Amino acid sequence: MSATGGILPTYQRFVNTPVPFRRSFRSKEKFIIFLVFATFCLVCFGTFFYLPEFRGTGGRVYDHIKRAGPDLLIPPPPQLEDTREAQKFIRHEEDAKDDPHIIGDREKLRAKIEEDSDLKVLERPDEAIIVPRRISTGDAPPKDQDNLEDRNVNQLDEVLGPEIVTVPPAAAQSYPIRQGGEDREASVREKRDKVKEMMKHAWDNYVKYAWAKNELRPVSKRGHPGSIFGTQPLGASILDGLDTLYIMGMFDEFKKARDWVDKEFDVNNVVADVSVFEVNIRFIGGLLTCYALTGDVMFRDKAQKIADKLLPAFNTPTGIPNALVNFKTGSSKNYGWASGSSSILSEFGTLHLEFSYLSDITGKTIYRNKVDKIRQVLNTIEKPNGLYPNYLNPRSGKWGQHHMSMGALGDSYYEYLLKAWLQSGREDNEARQMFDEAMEAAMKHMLQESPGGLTYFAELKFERVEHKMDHLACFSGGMLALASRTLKDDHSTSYMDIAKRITHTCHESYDRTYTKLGPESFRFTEGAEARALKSSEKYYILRPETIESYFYLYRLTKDEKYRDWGWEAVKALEKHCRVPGGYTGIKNVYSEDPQQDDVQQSFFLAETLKYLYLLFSDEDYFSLDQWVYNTEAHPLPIKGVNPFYREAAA
Ligand code: DMJ
Repeated sequence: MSATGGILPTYQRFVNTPVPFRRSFRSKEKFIIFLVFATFCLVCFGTFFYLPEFRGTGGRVYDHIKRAGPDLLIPPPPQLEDTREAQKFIRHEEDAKDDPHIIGDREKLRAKIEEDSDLKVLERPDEAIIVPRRISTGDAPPKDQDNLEDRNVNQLDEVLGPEIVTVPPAAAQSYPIRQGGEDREASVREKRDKVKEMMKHAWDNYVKYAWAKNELRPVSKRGHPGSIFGTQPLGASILDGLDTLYIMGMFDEFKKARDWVDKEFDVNNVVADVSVFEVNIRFIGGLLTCYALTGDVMFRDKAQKIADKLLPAFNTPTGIPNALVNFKTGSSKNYGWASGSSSILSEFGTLHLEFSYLSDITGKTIYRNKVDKIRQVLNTIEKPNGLYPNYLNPRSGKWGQHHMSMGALGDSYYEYLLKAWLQSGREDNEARQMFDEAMEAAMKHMLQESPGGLTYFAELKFERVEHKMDHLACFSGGMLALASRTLKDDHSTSYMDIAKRITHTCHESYDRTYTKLGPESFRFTEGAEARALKSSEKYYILRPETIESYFYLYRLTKDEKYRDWGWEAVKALEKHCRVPGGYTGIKNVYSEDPQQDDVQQSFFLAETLKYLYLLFSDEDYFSLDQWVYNTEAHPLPIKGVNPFYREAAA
């Protein structure tokens, strides 16, 4: 039978048939050519705008469009008189187009995951009263809006020393105000004053140039949307910075911020998709601390309203929440790039402190029930080698890729196991047990020592060890020191030993740079130790974790070197990050004249400056015996110990 005879598929029928040359096409052929051409154009257009490779490098048009929404109506930046500043600004504007960290932490993580997994993704005096330092038991403190004078100090069974709480004049008449915390040494007091001045500089500029926006762009002096908070200006720096203002005694500023939250912040106006994790640790965490400190029910009620908006994210088959929730519609989803739309360990595992406390102060069990469910899933699921992978599918209840990290995507889950036990007044033994088991596995499989004698937590990609540690993982020094000093058992000695060694390594990562600020990630190879190798790892975005560990290690060991290291960081921040309009991150910690990223992160106000201030405060100021700091450094009272717990009457 001939090839043109009709049995072969249609396309083959013409293979051997000579087609006579024609000068023009038939209209049907023209239509097909047009369709092919149109499809080709569509694919090129889609590729240019949506493929991640174009975002990181050549996607200038994409970046302009991506930032155009919130920035479109913002006036052009002011004329810069200082030539050096002007040069830096111009350079910044050019580099911003290609800069990965202007797009925010979560998107940076996304970029990191793509790279790591080789996956390409489509998609704060009048009258002083004494508050006990430490009480072993206590009646429930007076309820909302109570005055601390009402408190029965005879409840004490052990008083370690007075902490002065004063009622301020006009600005916030009903608020108890914490004061004191000054060190005996004048030089230390001066350092603390310096940190307070830094906070004032950061805050005043935020107020001046970016009030009610999420964050400040300190170089171009305007608001920064901060994509992790969705597309709307939600005043993230106000919510995150409030308790730092209080703790530093900046009461006028505190009052202004408090009134903004009261009058302007309304969850019903939020229409965007927001990160459940970020909103919880920064917004709810900050508001809960302010409620504990002041007893002002406005803070409690706002926190509750926000939490209610997060609840739909928990409506998954397993109760493991999705990462993003839309406040208006209640729809929720995960990031497409997270191992097959999985939920992220450090995100769904970092809700316990806030949700438990919210249940206790509102008397509503729903919030605790949600995080208890997460706990139950994580306690019962089989863990590879006792380790927790970074991803868990909320639908199947199965782990995603077996990537484990003490840094990005894992970090604060481990922190919250320890702190949930502490927050409960050491009643939540399940949490402590899970913490100890997790640390045992991490110390066995992830803890490494470099040839040069530096201890670090490596990352795991299935069976492969990647000899790299994130700046984020530097919190673990403080965490292990806290674990060591809160329970005397077989682990205590090794925990403290590792805590010191990890904190030393993190300090080395700072000390081995020109700027004396630490890179985003650092590696351990034959040629280099505690140094970033890739340009995408060399930036510093005002992160707190290393300073956080200095704070814990100083409080728990009293070794002066941690204060010295903290002061080094202050000097470096002042030299390389302070600009007339606030504090900026830098793009290369190894450069003599680093470019600026023009973002003053909200966690710089909430964490970095707060930990520095507390590092140079007396150890009883916001004592670790009475307060447990959430992962965004918002101190929450310890149940049964701290009279500021304010548990609702049963
Ligand atoms: C903060 O938002 C929190 O500490 C979080 O747990 C991870 N890191 C950032 C600051 O680096």
